[in-house]
Amino acid sequence: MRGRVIFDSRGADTIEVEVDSGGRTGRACAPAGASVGRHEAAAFAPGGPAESLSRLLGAAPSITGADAGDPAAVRAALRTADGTPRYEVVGGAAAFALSMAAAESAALADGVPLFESLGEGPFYIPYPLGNVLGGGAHAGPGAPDIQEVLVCATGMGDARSAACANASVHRELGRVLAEKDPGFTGGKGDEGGWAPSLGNEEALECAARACERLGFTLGREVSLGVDFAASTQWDGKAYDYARAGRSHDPGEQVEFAAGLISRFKLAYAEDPVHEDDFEGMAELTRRFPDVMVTGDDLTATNTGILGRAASSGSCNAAILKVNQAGCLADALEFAALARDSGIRLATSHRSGDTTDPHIAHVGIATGSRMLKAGVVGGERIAKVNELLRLEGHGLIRGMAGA
Ligand code: 2PG
Ligand code: MG
Repeated sequence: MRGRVIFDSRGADTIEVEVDSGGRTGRACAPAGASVGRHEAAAFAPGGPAESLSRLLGAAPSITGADAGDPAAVRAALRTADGTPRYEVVGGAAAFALSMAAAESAALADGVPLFESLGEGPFYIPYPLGNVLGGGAHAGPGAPDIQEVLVCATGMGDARSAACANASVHRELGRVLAEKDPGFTGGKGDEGGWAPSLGNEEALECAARACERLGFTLGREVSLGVDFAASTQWDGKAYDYARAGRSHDPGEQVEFAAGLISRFKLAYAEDPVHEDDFEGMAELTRRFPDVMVTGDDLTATNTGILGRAASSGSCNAAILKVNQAGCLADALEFAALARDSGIRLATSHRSGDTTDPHIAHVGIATGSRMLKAGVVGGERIAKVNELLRLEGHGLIRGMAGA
């Protein structure tokens, strides 16, 4: 194994690892979040990416020799160097890059696509879910408090039509925003969604208008979603919607989310309340059984927390981010529990990401309903394009069902 410090889409340092096995080289680099859950794996070692990398490479003698094609064996080898539950010694980025590069090298050596080596099938293409308008921790002051207005074309029958619909909504929304505000600069947030100076409801109204102008009926061909990332607003007592000039107590936050879900026929609502409010999540899950009420910071790709969320009915869907868990093996265990618990998955990018396409394979391998990967921008399109490349593959049966 080898590694280096390179850049992510924000120009911040991240780690890239290469693993050789069976004469082939796998390579992967780690993404990084801006709205990071408290229960996630540590991003890096305390000294940052360079220290993470040197600790990982320092542990090479106990890691090399492990079976690269067995994610659990790779994790066991890494665990000899880092036994902490949150990968605080080497950092989740190192765990991510090592385990993904190892899996890729083994898949290349076996001559099979990565998704096939990670899952048992049957395999389907997840629907691309992408950010068309950003706020919160992903955009500057003036943008909405809610982090992401998302679009997903679950009414389309193939990946290309679904990705095309997402791109057309993004483009049309740009026109709607420019008409509404002649001073709109065309600025974008971290994930390529527009970052206008608008309130939360106005942002959703503009997104809905863009869909309607394209002839889409919300909830039919195309649906909107929201990542509230509500932990970003939560100060321990109340939700501070500073940009909207108001604050919500926990009950008001549930009603705020419920109001947006109903009014905009949202198909997807991520982290509508803060990461420790299992009750608020359970209430929304009960009230909106047909909406993907999704845990991200809530479940943190952590199997133990997902077990708790499943038994309290706190979500019917969960985000899967490999670097939130640490190793690929951790993420695959999370996916297995989600499947056994009837919780749908959305495999996801991070707001700081790279042109690596691997999560497209993870989404297929884990039977994810959606792949949350953004709509525009090189590091986002890299994942969407990988879905399009894989779409015709003989092992893939079509689009992921509800
Ligand atoms: C999220 C993600 C990705 P970040 O909250 O879902 O959209 O953002 O990577 O900043 O945690
Ligand atoms: Mg989120």
